[in-house]
Amino acid sequence: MAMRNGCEGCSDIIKCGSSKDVLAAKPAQNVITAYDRVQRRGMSACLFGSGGTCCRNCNMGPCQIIDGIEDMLGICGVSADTVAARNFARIVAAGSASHTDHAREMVKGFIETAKGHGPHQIKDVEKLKSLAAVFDVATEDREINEIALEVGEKALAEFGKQDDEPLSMTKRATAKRQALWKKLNIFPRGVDREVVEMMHRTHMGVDQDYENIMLQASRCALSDGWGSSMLSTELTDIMFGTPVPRRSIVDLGVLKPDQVNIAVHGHEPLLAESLCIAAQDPEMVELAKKQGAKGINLAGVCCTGNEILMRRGIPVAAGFVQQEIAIATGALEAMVVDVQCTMESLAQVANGFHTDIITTNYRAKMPGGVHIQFDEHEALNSAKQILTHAIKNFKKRGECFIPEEKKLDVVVGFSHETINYMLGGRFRASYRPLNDNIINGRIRGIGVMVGCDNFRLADDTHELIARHLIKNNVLVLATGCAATSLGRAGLVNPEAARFCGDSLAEICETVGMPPVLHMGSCVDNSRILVAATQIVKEGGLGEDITDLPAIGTAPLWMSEKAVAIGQYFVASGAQVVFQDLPVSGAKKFNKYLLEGLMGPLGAHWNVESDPQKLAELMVAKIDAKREALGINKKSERVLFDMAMRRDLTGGVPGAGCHGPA
Ligand code: NFS
Repeated sequence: MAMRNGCEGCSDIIKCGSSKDVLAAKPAQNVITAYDRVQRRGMSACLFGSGGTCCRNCNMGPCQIIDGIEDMLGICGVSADTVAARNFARIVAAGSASHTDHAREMVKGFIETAKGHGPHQIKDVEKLKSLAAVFDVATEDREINEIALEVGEKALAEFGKQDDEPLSMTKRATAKRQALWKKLNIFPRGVDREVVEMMHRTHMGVDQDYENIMLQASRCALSDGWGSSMLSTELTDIMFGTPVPRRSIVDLGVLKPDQVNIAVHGHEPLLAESLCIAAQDPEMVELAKKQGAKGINLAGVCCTGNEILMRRGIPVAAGFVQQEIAIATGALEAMVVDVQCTMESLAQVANGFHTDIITTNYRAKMPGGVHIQFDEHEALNSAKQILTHAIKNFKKRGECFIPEEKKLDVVVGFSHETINYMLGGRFRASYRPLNDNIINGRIRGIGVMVGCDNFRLADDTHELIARHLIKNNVLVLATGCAATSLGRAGLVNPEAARFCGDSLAEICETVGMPPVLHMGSCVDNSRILVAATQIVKEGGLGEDITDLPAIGTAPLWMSEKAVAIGQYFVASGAQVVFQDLPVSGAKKFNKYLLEGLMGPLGAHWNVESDPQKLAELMVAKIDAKREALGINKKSERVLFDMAMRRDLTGGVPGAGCHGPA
């Protein structure tokens, strides 16, 4: 199929077959997408913006700073390093704030659920009790909802803690990491406080020492990772169920020609879960049938998609870069959005179709969108109102094109508990077999692929990196739109074991797991902090996350949230490599992020723009950690005998992927 005229130049960055097919089809001929804007704008980034040296923090400027040129300091004398550090720290603060505001909504929804209001229940009682222990909430002889209410109230208090008491969940970190945070005075305190302090310290005339600014950036990011994001993941799991492995499908082919297609886009799963419940209501299904549809098909976009994919197996239609293209199929009756990562162009694209963009949150409205406020106190009624609006659009559907053959099977649902159970076996959940396989080299290390996709590099970048990793026996953990992209590439699937090196292939085949484990949405990166800490505590791989043969990447990062995640990984001791960072215009600060942070934190940022080199760097960094641990022997191909299979599956070969009994 030929690419339509408007996007001929995009063929370098659109590799994905479903995107190409939709853009080439008739319904999309008048659609303008971000790909077109990339071509038209030429993507010539502003030198000062991309280098991080444009200062807009007061009204003497804006000042464009050129490093090393005395006349090009800011009016106040500010250096390129201070400006780049302040800008970088503000990115971390904005990213943390986004996770925090999301988490607060989840905590409030959790409290409502604990009070017995709304359609949700406490689904994972075991996880509730383990979180209760973290918050010193008594569980004996108490009703589940009573425990949940106290946990919820203590969780809510984490946001506004005003004293220097650390966030409760930081006690899960390794002893060594906690001691380091204490020594550096960066133990995260109240989550809101850390963001506010970051914004204050980067105001004109406050903190002018980039090393000191980065201490607070670390503290702020830690309050996200070990505070907001972790709270959100934990409470969401308790309410909606901790994910277990399940099959589903991804890509634009999940849309259905004969059903009402409703895309659920955004981040906070309270809305998405309510829509899932409402979509099963016979009254709603009947309404859809009255309009001539065979049923209601919900399809996820971005991280809301990942949330309902992980817990319910609802298909994911698109990641970030495909959100406009999902509308350009002409097959969506509505795209329901809440907060974050929804492009303003959605309503512009929808304008040419019968599709409505339904905004649902007072914090996020959009010109051209239809606003139906989601009321968490009346969750089911709100959800039905939204669905009713969408269903009534079905009759208005015009010409559409769904690339029906473009849908890939995925096996998802790898929470930290599942990995623990799956590799530890049915009778002794533990990370021991995983640690042993890392120590004996069958698993060379762990590559964490997270974050967004964007329009700078080709949309097969994640695939290219992941293929290199798994071929080199590196197990990949993935979240966010990176995980969606890898799903589209067919790698989130046990059959992808054939692309792995011999020893990883054998483990995947024995356990029945994909070489890329989908761990959820971006807030679920907190699962990776917990898993990494558990691996350390299991023994044999050092005393802290910094010792592990593991490295994280968000190669196509787009959102400020990705930088906050990167910084909390680094401040937790994990190595991180991004495709670029907006600090290159400040020599000393750039060097500090790429090397200097190693001193205080034992980890630092890396930057590599070429995807192949980035993948090679990840393997090299993993090998360096193996060397330091004294385990960098070449792994031999070992054929698994029955005893080894039993070790991995708790006595049931091939049973690993069926989830806890
Ligand atoms: Ni993460 Fe998820 Fe996607 Fe990036 Fe946006 S949806 S929270 S920020 S673009 S991965």
